[in-house]
Amino acid sequence: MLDEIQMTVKGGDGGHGLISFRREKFAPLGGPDGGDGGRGGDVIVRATDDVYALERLRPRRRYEAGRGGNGASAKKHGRNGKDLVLEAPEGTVIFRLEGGERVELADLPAKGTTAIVARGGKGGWGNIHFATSTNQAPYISQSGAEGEEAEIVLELRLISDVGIIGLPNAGKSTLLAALSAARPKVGDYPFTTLQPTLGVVNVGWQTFRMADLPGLIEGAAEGRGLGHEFLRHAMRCPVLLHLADGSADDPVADVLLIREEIAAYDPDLRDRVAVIAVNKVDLPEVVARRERLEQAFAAEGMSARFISAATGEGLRELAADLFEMVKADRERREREAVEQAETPVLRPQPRRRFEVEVVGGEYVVDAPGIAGFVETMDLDSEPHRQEVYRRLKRWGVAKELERKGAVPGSPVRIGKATLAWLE
Ligand SMILES: Nc1nc2c(ncn2[C@@H]2O[C@H](COP(=O)(O)OP(=O)(O)OP(=O)(O)O)[C@@H](O)[C@H]2O)c(=O)[nH]1
Ligand SMILES: [Mg+2]
Repeated sequence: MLDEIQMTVKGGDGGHGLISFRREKFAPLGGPDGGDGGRGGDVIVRATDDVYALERLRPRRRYEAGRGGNGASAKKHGRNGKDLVLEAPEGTVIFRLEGGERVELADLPAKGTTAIVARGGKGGWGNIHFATSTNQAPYISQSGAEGEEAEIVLELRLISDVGIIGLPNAGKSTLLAALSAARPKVGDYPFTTLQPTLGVVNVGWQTFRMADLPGLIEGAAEGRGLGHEFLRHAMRCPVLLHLADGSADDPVADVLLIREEIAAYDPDLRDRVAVIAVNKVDLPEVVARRERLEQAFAAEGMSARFISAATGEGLRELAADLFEMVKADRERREREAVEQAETPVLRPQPRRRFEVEVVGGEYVVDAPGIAGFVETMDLDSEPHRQEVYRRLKRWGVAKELERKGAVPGSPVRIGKATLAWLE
């Protein structure tokens, strides 16, 4: 089962603004009417209750949202690019890779929650925006801004509502098969299950998901057996069902051992909601020691129920009780989800704030808001250049450049754009 996937996401590029002039029969020199480009679509990750959703995404692929349409004449706005919605199982955590480091961006605690992982670029302005009292026929428009691109990792934190844990041969797979339509492999030898299997358990008309996890042995926290693999999965189930083999030498010791192993791996797991069930109560030897076992569990401060995955004894009650715990946990997560209904991933950029630094004779203007504008202007075109200078003056950048010693012709770098300071 896939529980992590890396991919590239890119917001759609914004559409270009248009240079166009109104053309009417009796007004040969009509005003500017070039419309704006549409904005590029966002890449959004949305949580679903389908735990296998990651399997449908392709690792290392580049997922790109729709491009914005170009502006048209008669002030027509280009259409906005289509958002691209990727589905991931609820309980997915999203990371962004920045220089090899994973930076957590958002998590999707419950079905329906979304996060924007790459924003589309803004559409460029058409020439209608560049008319001024002194320039009523502007040959200026903006190209669309590039969509944001990022390398992200989706990691599944929650694989199931309930995870069945226990030593090999406890009957975990048999139990899952008895409660759901899943058909995990059952075998009379340890480590039959190597991968978690998921099943859906019906309780009345409601359901919860249950995972049959690989068997755990002593030393798992140090990586023995399927060690970490197993524990990583256990961590991702809000409710744990400890299953012990009633016919084993010491079922109480078995449960204690598992508790210690999971707590050694992650102390949080010690307090995870857990139910203890002793399996194979259909066997006469288990029936014979039932009372003694009950007392032994009680002496450890635990309460165990007795079930038979083989005959179905006690399974309905077990499913009903597990469901109550799952429901309580779901309600808690939904409450939390409401508090963060949509997690915008990119903080709004502070506009018009800037710093000027002189680096190797070049004047570097550090100003994300301003760079975004300059990068969309065609600097080989004189009217565009003039417009950029005009705005840099208005925003106070010109003054700062001059204060730092820029003279006509000095190279100025703003974002990805370079220009020579005003002659
Ligand atoms: N008598 C009896 N035998 C059972 C019961 N449940 C499981 N078994 C048997 O116990 C053995 C192990 O069962 P599995 O369900 O494969 O056990 P598991 O816990 O999934 O084992 P691993 O995947 O190896 O960790 C099989 O031979 C089952 O038929 C039960 O309730 N009663
Ligand atoms: Mg198994």
